[in-house]
Amino acid sequence: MGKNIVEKILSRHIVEGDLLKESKIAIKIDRTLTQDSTGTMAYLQLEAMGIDRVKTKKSLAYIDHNMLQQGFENADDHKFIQTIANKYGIYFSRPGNGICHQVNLERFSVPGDTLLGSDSHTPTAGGVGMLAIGAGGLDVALAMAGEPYYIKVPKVVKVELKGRLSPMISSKDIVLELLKRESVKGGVGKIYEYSGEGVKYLSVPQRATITNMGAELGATTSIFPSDERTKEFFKAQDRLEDWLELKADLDANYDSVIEIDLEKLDAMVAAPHSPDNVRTCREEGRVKLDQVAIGSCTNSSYEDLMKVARILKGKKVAAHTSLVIAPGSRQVMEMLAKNGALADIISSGARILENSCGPCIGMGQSPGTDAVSLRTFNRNFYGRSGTNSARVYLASPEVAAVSAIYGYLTDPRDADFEIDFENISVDKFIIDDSMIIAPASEGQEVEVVRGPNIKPFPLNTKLKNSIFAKVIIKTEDNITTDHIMPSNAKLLPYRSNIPYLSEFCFSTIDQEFARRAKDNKVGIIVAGENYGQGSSREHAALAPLYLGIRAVLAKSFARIHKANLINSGILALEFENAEDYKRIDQMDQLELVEIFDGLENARIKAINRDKNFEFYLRASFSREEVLILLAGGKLNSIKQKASLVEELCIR
Ligand code: MIC
Ligand code: SF4
Repeated sequence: MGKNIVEKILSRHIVEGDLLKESKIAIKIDRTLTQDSTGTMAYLQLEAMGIDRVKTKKSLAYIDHNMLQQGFENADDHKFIQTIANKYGIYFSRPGNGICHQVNLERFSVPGDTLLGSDSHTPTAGGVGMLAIGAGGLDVALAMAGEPYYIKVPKVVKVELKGRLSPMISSKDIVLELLKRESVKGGVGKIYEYSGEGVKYLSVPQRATITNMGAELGATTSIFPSDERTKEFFKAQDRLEDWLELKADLDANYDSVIEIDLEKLDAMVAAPHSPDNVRTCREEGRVKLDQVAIGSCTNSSYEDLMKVARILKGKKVAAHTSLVIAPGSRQVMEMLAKNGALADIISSGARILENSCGPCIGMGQSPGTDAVSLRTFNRNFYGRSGTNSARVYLASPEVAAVSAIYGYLTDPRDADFEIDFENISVDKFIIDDSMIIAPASEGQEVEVVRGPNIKPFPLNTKLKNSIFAKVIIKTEDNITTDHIMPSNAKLLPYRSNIPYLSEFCFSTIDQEFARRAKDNKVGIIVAGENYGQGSSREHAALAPLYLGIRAVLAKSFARIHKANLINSGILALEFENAEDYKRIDQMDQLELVEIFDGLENARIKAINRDKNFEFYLRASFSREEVLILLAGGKLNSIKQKASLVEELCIR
């Protein structure tokens, strides 16, 4: 029987287990990427493993998130990452070179290879046919150390793209349509594989916008075939030697099929505060905009910004609207500067930001009180912009640029001026990799520079057979890692300082969480569906761990966060009967009993001591995960191999 693309790549990389649905397999990771806000922790963990050099084909350390440098902290972290990368054989992408996913797509993506990145939008590289997965920093550190990556064999969903996009409708609208249909938890345990005649009309950057936002569906990853369009992209990037053709066999099988008729798509918008709260721009109506922000790893390619420049050329941004633009990479910025498009953008009144994540992660440009911001980004979670009362919408660059001119949300097809996108594509990008620094050669002595902001990370203790603790917080469905461990300009500089960061755990929704947790010493979190969606930040597990959280009981979990909890030795358990969730209140005293037997039987008994009832929790873990939990986390479980762990950790 024929194979789909996912099966082809997985079967070439499988090192343990069988490619059977739902079973756990280990795959070989060819390449890794880290970015600075998850990277400091990942490199501390790599150091704790006591290896000499990374074992991957190529590993990259990017600096793109923490770019404001309001104090010494960010600069120190950059130096730490640069020196540790140098020591372990990792290529270093200097601050200013661009957003990890954009630079990776341009310069380092390879069809058919596997990539593990400590960022949830690593699947962006699926746009060229790479099997690219986001994970917590520890899993990426392990991959750098040559360990395989464990995943449950995902369901493969074929997304059949029919026809061709109408003018002014973009690939962002395709993925917003999918989010509307599937929701932010619709992709959990799945990989979306794109096919159909519509694929050939989409350029690589357009495809990458779609695979990037597959993260918002909760998917393990998303992937496109590698075809003639991909080849053109590699040729223009002067990397033809990295290209290979990759397509599904004609008789390939899929777990399910979704059809999207591109001709019928409208210009879409995701309304506050969730990427799946999708409507058409016309349905949403005339929303007045205080801010428009263009950029992020979703929509900051050369092609995206050329379209923006063409729309803005000869126009002015509305007087009540602030337009900010962050190109995705130095390559993009340089191309725009050389061909004059940057001048068109500047002359419209747009504010130019550096090539980084910037406002997407609340690093500057936070909107004013109650302000409305329209962004080409991928996430509009509550509070993520840095302003809790702000209302953030997500849309395509076309919608954003036209709307910035009017100052109101506008379907670009309703613009009363001509828009010309002729001759935007290029057959040669400017190639200059001088901001990628190659590591020192093997054996060379390298000193790792560690600033005072870099603190040891918390390590759990061995699992006990029972947990007796209060429910420190009870949350709703779809709680994001931005709720659990917020990130903004004030907090991001402390990603290597868990004791400080933990003071702000859950602070956007509950200012008292950290104090309550500390007062109680041990605690439990009770949550609804899709707990921990969004970012791959391990800090959303490490900060609760530091505050004494030993178990999270949820209706369901997001994939990366569940793995991060297990890696930290925190029990991630699911309600067997979702109704039990309703019967528990914050500060109820719970007891998890006979945990060791429960882990063996995949079912743990709990007792609510305040309300006097018993309930059961699903303990759905692989054998490997059970061992990790028993040891008190993944680093403990590999401690025998890593003599340094003791010194680097606080208990
Ligand atoms: C995000 O988009 O939420 C981030 C910031 O890039 C995160 C990583 C982080 O929290 O540092 C992600 O997507 O994994
Ligand atoms: Fe950066 Fe935003 Fe992309 Fe995350 S989603 S990597 S913060 S640009």
